[in-house]
Amino acid sequence: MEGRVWYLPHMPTDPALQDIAHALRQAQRVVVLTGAGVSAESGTPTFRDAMTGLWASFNPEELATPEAFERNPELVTRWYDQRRLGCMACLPNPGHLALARMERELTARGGRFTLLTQNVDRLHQRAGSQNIVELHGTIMVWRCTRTGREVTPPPEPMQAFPPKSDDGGLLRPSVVWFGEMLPESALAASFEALDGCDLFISVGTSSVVQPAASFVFYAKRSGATTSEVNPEDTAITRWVDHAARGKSGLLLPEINRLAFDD
Ligand code: BJW
Repeated sequence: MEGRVWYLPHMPTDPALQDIAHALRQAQRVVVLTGAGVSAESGTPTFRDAMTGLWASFNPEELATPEAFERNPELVTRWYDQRRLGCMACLPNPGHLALARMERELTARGGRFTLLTQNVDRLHQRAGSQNIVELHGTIMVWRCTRTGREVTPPPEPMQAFPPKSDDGGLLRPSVVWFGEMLPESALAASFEALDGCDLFISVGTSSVVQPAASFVFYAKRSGATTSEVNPEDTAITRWVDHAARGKSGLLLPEINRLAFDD
């Protein structure tokens, strides 16, 4: 109301945030798994949000499968090219930046930090994260379906759909579609990081897509403290030790503050 001064009551910190921060202070090997939610505050839609999700107006099965690409390469490549340009126009948000800081703090004290991301948008790289495993590839790189040769398209709309490589084959985004194997090197790096980690944090993923959805169980088997940061309950909520409810752009900087500044 105009002209009135409002005093906000002091909001007590969510105990789950305190618990995650406490575990982070003690941890030597930290694994963070991210999903589309961590980029939501940068303006990229998530996959499964009924109102704004990327697939609210498309059936995912029609766009993110090798069969869809074979059936309608023009539609699929147009959609991916639009998303590629959309991601390039976005900026990393405070959640991405907080994960980059978490890595710096961990490595400065001789610990190890691994970021496993299902995201294809490269916003973690742009925020400064270093040790990143791209589980589902990246939309920034495309490859020839005939030769496998990879290209990085320039930051402008492609000229023709479906695009062709210099080798004459169709170009497709270097992402992992349903029914395709994740890159072997990404899986090996993930299991190596999960084996022996002492803190696992799942951020902004609904945890319904395998195999990433099962990583929490590998972490648990290693004896790690497990946690999640998400505005909503997910498929793994009942399995984690600590669930902090809220946006990652708000909560991750707060976890860092509690762990490293206090
Ligand atoms: C916020 C927020 C804010 C919002 N802050 N949070 C075993 C059992 C059953 C099925 C399978 C199985 N193994 C394999 C499968 C098949 C399949 C699968 O898992 N299907 C399930 C749907 C059941 N998996 C595969 O096919 C995988 N391949 C494989 O395993 O090969 C071997 C094999 C094949 C077949 C059979 C058996 C074995 C490949 C999966 C590839 C997934 N690819 C996609 C598309 C990538 C390209 C692209 O970008 O277009 O990856 S699908 C899509 O989902 C994308 C995402 O990376 C992935 C995960 O989605 P994510 O990130 O969780 O997003 P959302 O939208 O679901 O959730 C967002 C969350 O954010 C929500 O929780 C919000 O609340 C939250 N949020 N705002 C924090 N501000």
